[in-house]
Amino acid sequence: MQQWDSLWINVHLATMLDGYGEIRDAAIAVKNGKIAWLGAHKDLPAHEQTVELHDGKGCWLTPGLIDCHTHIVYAGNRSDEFEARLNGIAYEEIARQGGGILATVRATRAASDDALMQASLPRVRNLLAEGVTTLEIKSGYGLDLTTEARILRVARQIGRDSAVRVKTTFLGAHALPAEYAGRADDYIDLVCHQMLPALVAEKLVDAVDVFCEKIGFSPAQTERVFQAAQACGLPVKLHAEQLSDQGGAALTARYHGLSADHLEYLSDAGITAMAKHGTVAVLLPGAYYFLRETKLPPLGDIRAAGVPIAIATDCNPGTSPMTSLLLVMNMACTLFKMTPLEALQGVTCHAAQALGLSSEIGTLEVGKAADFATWRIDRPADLAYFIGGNPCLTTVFSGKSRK
Ligand code: DI6
Ligand code: FE
Repeated sequence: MQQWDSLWINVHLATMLDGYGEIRDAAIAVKNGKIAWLGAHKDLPAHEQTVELHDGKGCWLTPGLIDCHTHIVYAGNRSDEFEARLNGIAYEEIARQGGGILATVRATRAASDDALMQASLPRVRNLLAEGVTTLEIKSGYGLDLTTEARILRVARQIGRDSAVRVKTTFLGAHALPAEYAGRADDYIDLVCHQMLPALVAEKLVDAVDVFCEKIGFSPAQTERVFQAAQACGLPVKLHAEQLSDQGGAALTARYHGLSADHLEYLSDAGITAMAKHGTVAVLLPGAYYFLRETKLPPLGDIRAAGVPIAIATDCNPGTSPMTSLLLVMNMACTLFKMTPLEALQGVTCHAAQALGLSSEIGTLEVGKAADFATWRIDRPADLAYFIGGNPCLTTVFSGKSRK
């Protein structure tokens, strides 16, 4: 007979295996931070003992939510640009005038490590309050080695200090810094041959990303960064087809990339390549909504090709200043016409796949991390249905209940 660390009874499970994978009137046990048993309460093994017993009183229990695309570590605020755009200046034009990403780069370079942490923690806490147990955090507001390293160190520290799993992504190729104006290829040299090796040596990088766009980097420059990532044994992902079709998704798939993200302008060739190589489509309805974009990602074609779809906040000060993954689920349904099941898959099993973590998290299965959240809802679709209000009751990260 083994002794469990904790046992949750009187819960309804959404295992996210084969759809919602509902198990009603269920129980789930935890041992050493992993799921040790789950199933119908009536099948609970007799004589098992547990240190902690939790009565869910009929609540729902899902895998912990996963926000697989954030730029959450940055300083400053861009509400001034929000106001400018509402007065008719386009996002791309603001970027060309040295605003946009470079405005946040200036603020982030000027901020101390502590100021960066203090600016980021409230955003992280908002996500954690809604049952998030895994967070991807990109760099990309430093654009020099010192600041890119500081951002990634703060991201690692957030993972150590807060009850959340953090995966970091190096996005040095996010924008061209002012000191490299007109010299994009030289900057890509710096990214590939100076920044990336130094950050890898400090074990700060779990994946590599690029902003492949007319106002970002070309497919050729993107491929050079991908080759540098491959040389370091790191997986890649890409900000792809957000404002135009650059062929970025197909390029990412050719490098067996974990995900291609945004995808409003994704082509059939990109979809075919992603389906062939198992690259996840990460849709970001917050940026679509905030930029008042009108071109929808080709959801029907992505779905028909069997490409897994994840969704995320894209939390960033310029195009998606949001810290609610539940609101993203509602937007994914309301704006992109995803189903509530697809939205929940998008922040659980498919989001785990977009981070290369499918063996550890994203579904409720014996042996996976005991990362889960309990909810005051009537059915799983409620999570995408409600706008505002937070039905999250408790969050468990690696078996420990978050206070
Ligand atoms: N695409 C985006 O929407 C964000 N980055 C990117 O590559 C915008 C980042 C910003 O405007 O600060
Ligand atoms: Fe982004």
